[in-house]
Order: sequence, then structure tokens, then C-alpha cells
Amino acid sequence: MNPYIKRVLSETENRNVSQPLFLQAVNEVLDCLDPIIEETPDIEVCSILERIIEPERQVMFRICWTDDAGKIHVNRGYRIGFNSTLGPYKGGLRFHPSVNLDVVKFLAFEQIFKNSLTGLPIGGGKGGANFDPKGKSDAEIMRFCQAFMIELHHFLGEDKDVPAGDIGVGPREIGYLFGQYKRLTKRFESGVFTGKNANLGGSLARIEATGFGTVYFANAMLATEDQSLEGKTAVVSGSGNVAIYCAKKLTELGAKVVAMSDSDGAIHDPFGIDLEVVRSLKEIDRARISEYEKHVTGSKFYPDENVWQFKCDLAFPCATQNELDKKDVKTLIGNGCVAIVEGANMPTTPSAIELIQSKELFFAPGKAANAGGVAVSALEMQQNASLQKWSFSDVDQKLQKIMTSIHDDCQHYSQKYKRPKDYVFGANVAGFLRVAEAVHAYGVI
Ligand code: NDP
Ligand code: 2IT
Repeated sequence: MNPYIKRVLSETENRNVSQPLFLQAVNEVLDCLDPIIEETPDIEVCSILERIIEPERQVMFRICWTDDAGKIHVNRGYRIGFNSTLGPYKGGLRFHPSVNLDVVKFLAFEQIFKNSLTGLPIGGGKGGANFDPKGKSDAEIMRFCQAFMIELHHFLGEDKDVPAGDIGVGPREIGYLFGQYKRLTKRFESGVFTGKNANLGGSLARIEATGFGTVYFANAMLATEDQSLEGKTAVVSGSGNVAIYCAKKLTELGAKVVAMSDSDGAIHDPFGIDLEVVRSLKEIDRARISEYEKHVTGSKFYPDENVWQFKCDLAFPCATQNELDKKDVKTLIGNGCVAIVEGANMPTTPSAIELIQSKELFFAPGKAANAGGVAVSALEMQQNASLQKWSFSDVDQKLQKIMTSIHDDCQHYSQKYKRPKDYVFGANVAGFLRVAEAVHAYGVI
């Protein structure tokens, strides 16, 4: 490893001792940069790596809210503006009990390169709270969102920091957050949030964008070896926003999705998952995936199991970080799986990625494959800024173009540096170069 990268990594480890996820994300990016640092000495001379690895700002705050029984709760909120080189901070908010500074920081760091890959003018940020939305009433969710926004609104702005959804945050929560922002600022600043419902100025196809985009990326990747999705069997982990629309597009393009999951376990349906049942359970009833078994004969629920045990050609981790480990990859390979495509952020552990790459399976890293969500968020910002409303098919076509272009950029750099089929390398180099060149162009700021 290049001595400059080694030094920066070691400084980063010393400065972020209790942040293993952040260090995992940094390691993956820096591990790809050897040839770039060697051919561009200015990166070291101008301390570009050090400047990209340190967040521009990190905010932590207390959130007090009252439940339906009148009990007062205290949660912790976060927003990291990691890098605004390419545009306003852009990235989702996650509400989940596991949220801490490490989680938000790794997500914000990943977001810098993902957003760069889209080619659109958006910087990298992320936020959230250790709030658990499960089992909460609609009124409790609303009061929590309003309390969260009392502090966060100071830091937002359509040209400053633009949140969206992530785990536990969808259009309902964005509506409450945006409503409170509007009330506190006395302004209708629609571009300050993306992922809004269409009646609040949201873009059509934003709900579908991440999952659809992941499948468009998979399609482009398989096409490089004259393969397609048609007739393939797939498993998709999770059953939230990304998982549902990933499974929907897979089905539309001729693949059969036989398993999905949530944190309680996995469902297997050998005839192909009925997505209307999943959507109704998850989007309307906010129920558990175990209920699927009651609605579809021939399906079976496996408590506390994941989806990787089921025979498939394609695997789409679409739930959460580090959900797919080396043992799972061995099972997938043993069952004949040919491609792993990340809909979630950093769902595959480093040792699992190493094994995948040693076996020459297709592997699409999340920062490239799941960039369709944030890309359509940027299209939502464009529509809001120009007071326009584009049709579903306009947005979907733009999304397809963006995903193909991200795929081609990854492929370009992996071929240029003689790392064929290495999409991790291609994505990190392509994402990094655009940010690094812009950091350099600003001078020292
Ligand atoms: P949702 O909240 O809609 O769904 C999350 C799904 O993952 C649920 O099925 C949930 O199960 C499961 N899950 C979450 N955490 C865990 C956990 N710790 N263990 C097991 N299962 C878990 O979130 P999204 O679909 O929006 O996000 C999924 C992934 O995609 C995340 O990694 C997110 O960062 C990433 N992503 C999201 C984008 C977006 O536009 N929404 C864009 C790009 C990436 P349960 O209900 O049981 O918790
Ligand atoms: O991880 C992600 O890219 C997201 N959660 C979406 C971010 C966004 O701003 O749309």
C-alpha cells in the first residue's frame, strides 16, 4: 500500500477509535486509491485525502417527545454534513434504535462518493436518530418528527443541507418533518426535503428509484457477459422501500424473486413472491413479513433466518449494513449464485467481498448500485427549483440513463487500471476523482 494512504489510514484509525463502521467504509475507499495517488502527486501535496476524510460538520442533539400515554422520552439526533464540495449536503435520515455516530458517519462518508457517481451537483450528508418507529402510533411518529425538526431545522436549507428518507423514514415521516420545517421557518421551501409525497411537491418515481435503479445496474452488469435477468431466480433481503421496488423491477424484467425478509425472519415462496401482498402488509398495514405465510399458500416463514440459504442465481442485500457475511457467500456460491448486487449501504462484510471477488462472481457495491434513490432526489430538487412536475416515465428514463452511466464509469476505471469486473475499484475511483478534482479547484477552504 502507498505510504501516504497508509499514514492517512493510521491517522484516521487513531482519530476515530470507537467507529468500526466508519473505518470499514474508509478502508474500502482508500484501499482502491494506490494507482491514483501514484499518478497524481498533488493529492498528497494538497492533503486531499485528509480533507475528504474529516467531516465538515457533525451535529448531535437531544429530542424530547411525549408518547400517547403521556410519558416523556429522550432520544439522540444526528446530522453530519460530511462534504459539500459538489453541492449541498444530501443524504437520508435513518430512524432505528441502532443509530449512533458511527452509523451516521459511515453512511455520510459513503454518500459523498455515491452522490459524486450520479454526476449531479450534490454533496454528502446523513442523519437520523436512535428512535424506534416500530409499534408507534401515527400521532407518536408525528410528535417525534416535529420534536426532531425543532433542532435540525437550523442546519437545513435547499442550498445547504437536504435530507430524505432511509431506514424507518419514508414519505409519511418526510411529510411531518417538512410540515414542521415550513411552520418553523414560515417559508414553503420545497427543495429542502426530497422523498416528499407527490402532493407536497415530491417527484414521481422517487419511491421506486432506489430499488429500480439497483436492478437497472444489475441488468447492465450482466449484459457485459451477454447475460440477462430473464428466467433467473433471485433472493432479496429486507421488505422495506428498497427491497420492495427491487423485487418489483426484477419481476417485471423476467426474474423470479423467491425470498424476502425482515428482522424477524425470512419468507420463501417457490412460486415467486406476490408483491402486492408484501406491499399491502408493509406499506399499508405496517405488519411483519411473517404474515405473508397466512395470505399465500405454498409459502413458508422461517423465523430468525435470512434469505441467503435459498437457492438462487442472484442475491440482492437490501436491508442493512454487514448483513451478508463470508459464510453466507459460501452458501450462495454453493447454490450456484452468479451475482450479488447491493441495494443497501455496505451490507456485505469485507471478508465476504474478498471471497466473492476471488471467485469472480459479479459484485455491485451499494455506492454505485443503490445510487438511483439519491439521483432521483436530485431530480426532485431540479423539479422543485424550476416549479416543474415531470411524468413518471420521464423520471424513470432519466434514472435508467444515470444508472447506465454509473455502470459505464465503474467499468471504465476498472478496465483502465486493469482490474476487470472489479466494480468496487471502479466505483471508488470514479466517485473519488470527481470530488478530489473539485476539492483541489477550490483552493484551501
Ligand atoms: P426501510 O425502513 O424501508 O426497510 C428496511 C428493511 O430492512 C426492513 O425490512 C427492515 O426490517 C430491514 N432491517 C433494517 N434494519 C435491520 C437490521 N438491523 N436487521 C435486520 N433487518 C433489518 O429502509 P430502506 O428500504 O429505505 O433501506 C434499506 C437499505 O437501503 C438501508 O441500508 C438504506 O441505507 C439503503 N438505502 C436506502 C435508500 C432509500 O432511498 N430509501 C437509498 C439507498 C440506500 P424490520 O422492519 O424488521 O426492521
Ligand atoms: O442512502 C441513500 O442514498 C439514501 N438513503 C437516499 C438519500 C437521498 O437523499 O435521497
